[in-house]
Amino acid sequence: MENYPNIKRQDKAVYKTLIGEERREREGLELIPSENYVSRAVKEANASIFTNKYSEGYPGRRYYGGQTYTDMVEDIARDRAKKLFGAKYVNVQPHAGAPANVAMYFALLEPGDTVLGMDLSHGGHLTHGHPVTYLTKIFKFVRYKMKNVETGEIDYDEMRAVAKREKPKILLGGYSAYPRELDYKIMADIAHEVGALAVMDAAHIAGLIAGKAVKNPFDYGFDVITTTTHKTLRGPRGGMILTRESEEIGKKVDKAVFPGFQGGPLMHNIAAKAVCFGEALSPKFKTYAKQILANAKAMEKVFKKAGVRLITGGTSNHLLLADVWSSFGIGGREAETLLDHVGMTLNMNSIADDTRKPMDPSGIRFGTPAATTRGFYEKDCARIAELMIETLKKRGNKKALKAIHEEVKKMCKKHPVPEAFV
Ligand code: DSN
Repeated sequence: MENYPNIKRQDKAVYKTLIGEERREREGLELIPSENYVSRAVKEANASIFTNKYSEGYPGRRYYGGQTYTDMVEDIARDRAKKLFGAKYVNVQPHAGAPANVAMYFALLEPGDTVLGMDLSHGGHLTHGHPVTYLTKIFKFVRYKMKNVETGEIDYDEMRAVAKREKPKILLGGYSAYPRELDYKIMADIAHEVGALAVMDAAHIAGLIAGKAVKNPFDYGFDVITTTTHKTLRGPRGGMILTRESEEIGKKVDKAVFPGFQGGPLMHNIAAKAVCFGEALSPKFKTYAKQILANAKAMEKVFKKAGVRLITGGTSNHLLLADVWSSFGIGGREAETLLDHVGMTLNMNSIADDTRKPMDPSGIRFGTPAATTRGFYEKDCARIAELMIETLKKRGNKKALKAIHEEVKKMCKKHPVPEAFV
């Protein structure tokens, strides 16, 4: 099938970029743990007619006419999301993960209020209070950390002590580079003891929660979950805010998203979210989510056997963080480039208490959501891990690197990116 026939006819320059990206995604091995391949159905919805429509407001109470079908599709998305996560209220309009977090803060905090979140170098996200964000001009962010970087154990005693001292309004869980599960029960208890809300930024693991491969924070008393829809959840780029049961919080979230923070929702994107949630409700998605974990474990085994230092000692989810500086004597940037040259895409990443700079940190972060969509199983992922280690060890050996690249290309040919997988 000819892709993009109209763009090809009308706009050669843009067409070239689309074809190039298609080839890159097809021929290379995608190991960035926050990326995935969406189904053709999700892509169709995301490129659909709804892009034409303005729909400020919510189903049944919009500021423009002509909302018969936008109301229907947003309701489908909301109903499916609630079912997936066990939430009473949901807002599917945030354009991405960062806007979802900002709207969540605006909904639940007053200027000057305090948020207790994961230390950023221990896996937290920019929107959890990095000094470069404007959020830090409005709210105060204080930190908890891992007690033991080699096991990933969080220091819950310190968390409780800081919570009692700082009296946060939000106790924030969630991370973009932490490969372990949190103790949601302890966290929810600490939050509620000090009068805070327990909020989980589940952007990375939303698909694992939806697929019941990991625990759902709502089952342990968390009040709110924010997430993206495009990582393990395998939907279009976008965000969402879920509220477990408080109508008051649900209403505050809706007000904060619109009119508080955003304008018109991206209805084509919401249609694609609806399709994604439909896929995630299928039994096949549970199998997929479990396989992501099994594949990450298979990679962990190879790295551990080779004596590579993994932050937290391994993984309990979809991602791994390796200290390439101490294990191979190279920085994360060089490792990222080397692996890119042999067809494996991942990202350099700071490790806990990193002594190197963010633009050339000590670590690399990688994971299995996209490879699992592609049909890789444990054996394939173990081989990927071996090839990664060989690449880093034999970095001066052009012949060896060429052979590795050939093998990666062969693996990608054997497991083509599926057109539709549900
Ligand atoms: N950029 C995302 C990630 O890669 O984890 C987080 O926002």
